[in-house]
Amino acid sequence: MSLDERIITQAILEGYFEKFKSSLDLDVAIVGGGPSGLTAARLLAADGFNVALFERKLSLGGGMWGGGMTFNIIVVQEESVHLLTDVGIPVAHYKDNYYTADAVAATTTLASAACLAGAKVFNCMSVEDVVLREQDGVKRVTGIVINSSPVEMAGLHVDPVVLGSKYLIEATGHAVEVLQTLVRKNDVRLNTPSGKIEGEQSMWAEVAETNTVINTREIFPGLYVAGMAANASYGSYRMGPIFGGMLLSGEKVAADIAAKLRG
Ligand code: 48F
Repeated sequence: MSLDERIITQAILEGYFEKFKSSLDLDVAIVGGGPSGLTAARLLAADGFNVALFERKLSLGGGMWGGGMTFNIIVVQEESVHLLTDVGIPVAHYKDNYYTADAVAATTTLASAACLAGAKVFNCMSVEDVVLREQDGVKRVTGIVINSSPVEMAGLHVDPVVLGSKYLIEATGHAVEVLQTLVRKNDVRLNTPSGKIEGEQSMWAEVAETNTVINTREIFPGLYVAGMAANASYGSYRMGPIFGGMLLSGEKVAADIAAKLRG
């Protein structure tokens, strides 16, 4: 079999830039490829929306690979089991409301399901800022500012590029990076009690899990928070290695945004 290295390069360039170009005007941009972001990406893409997910690291999955303290089993509660079994992840009943799944099977399958549903995934890509526009006197997020992660990691002075999105989901986990940048750079008020990021509190799994879903909402026009970023934004607790709230948060943000997009 003859192989031409230039054709291999051409195939990569054409495939990648086709994917990139079709992401210039997104319905939904998702920052962060943890369990909440991946679940939202799958459901929105399956609904037919133009969705892209941006993940800083090479691998998707965020904090789910390692279960608890690298013991790679995850625990979920009954209400969220369907978000694993719907995509074929084997789940075992432990006792009462507690179910377990293999963390690696869960992570890889959630990632695969999002891609196969049609979500465009850009790994090794960091979201470093948002685009703000004033519409009828109200400031709104209308896009994202992205850069290659190796550029960011090397601290190179290279300007980013911009993509448009009707809605942005911040699913960056504990650090709430996108919102941190938004409030640092702009005189804006968030939809939180203080108008700022409330910050995360210590461990209280039961309350945190419930609040993860309650706190999943539009925190600023055009910008939703999901997963641990929702709790960090609204001042709730951390929950440690139980993942049902993350999955349910992804499901809720997808349903809320789908309803808005459908008008
Ligand atoms: O932290 P992460 O898994 O988010 P999550 O969906 O789930 C949280 C749980 O894993 C766990 C927990 C449950 O007890 O609390 O922590 O809320 O994944 C967040 C992903 O976002 C990426 C980061 O690399 C990680 O994979 N990320 C963070 N900031 C950026 C980013 C950024 N600016 N641009 C792109 N990706």
